[in-house]
Amino acid sequence: METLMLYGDRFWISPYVFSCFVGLREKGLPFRVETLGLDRKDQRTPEYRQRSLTARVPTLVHGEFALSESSAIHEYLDEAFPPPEHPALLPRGLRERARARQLLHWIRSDLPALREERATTTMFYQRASAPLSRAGQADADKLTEVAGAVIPARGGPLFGAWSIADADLAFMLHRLLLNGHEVPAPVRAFAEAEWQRPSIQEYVGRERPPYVAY
Ligand SMILES: N[C@@H](CCC(=O)N[C@@H](CS)C(=O)NCC(=O)O)C(=O)O
Repeated sequence: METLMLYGDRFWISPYVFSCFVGLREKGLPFRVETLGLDRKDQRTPEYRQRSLTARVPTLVHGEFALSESSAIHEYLDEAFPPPEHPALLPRGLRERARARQLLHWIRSDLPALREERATTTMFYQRASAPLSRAGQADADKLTEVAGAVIPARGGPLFGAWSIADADLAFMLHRLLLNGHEVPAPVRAFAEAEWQRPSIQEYVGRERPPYVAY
């Protein structure tokens, strides 16, 4: 098998790297991680720019092929290492897969105030001290409302079997949970259960260097 390598960030705070790291672990594939110092602008070196095209992390390298954009990486992994030989990252049913993509794209494109005010540094380094702004609270309310609508009443994963949308939704919800915000009980239960997955705990429990703002 061609080797797999994931470029990540040295502080282990990127939600997109998180998603690809968890995806690779869930696939059960051997891979290594190479970290870049975004604070040192390592992502702007000509070599990395050429490999990633976008000068952002994550980038997956599979043999000679390099691919950035976390959602594209999920799709590539599911096609290069398909079920049933390998666990799936996206649901197998057409509509469930469409719904999972909807959530993944929404998590990446909406809730800007929440992402800013409860940045991932507040999850892994210093908790937030300022209350949410009105826009931040509106985003938090929208997140818990959407999560409440898609989380199954009986508990368990969103689409019957685990998918990468479970991990990404739980990550987003932990911006609130780790910063001590009230979250409706079923949403909290979903996010906390998901957080215990070994793949997620491995990412969360990484040793991190002292944070340097950038
Ligand atoms: N849409 C991209 C977002 C990737 C992204 O924004 N990565 C950030 C780290 S969280 C980055 O590389 N920032 C460095 C830069 O923009 O110079 C994805 O889903 O992978």
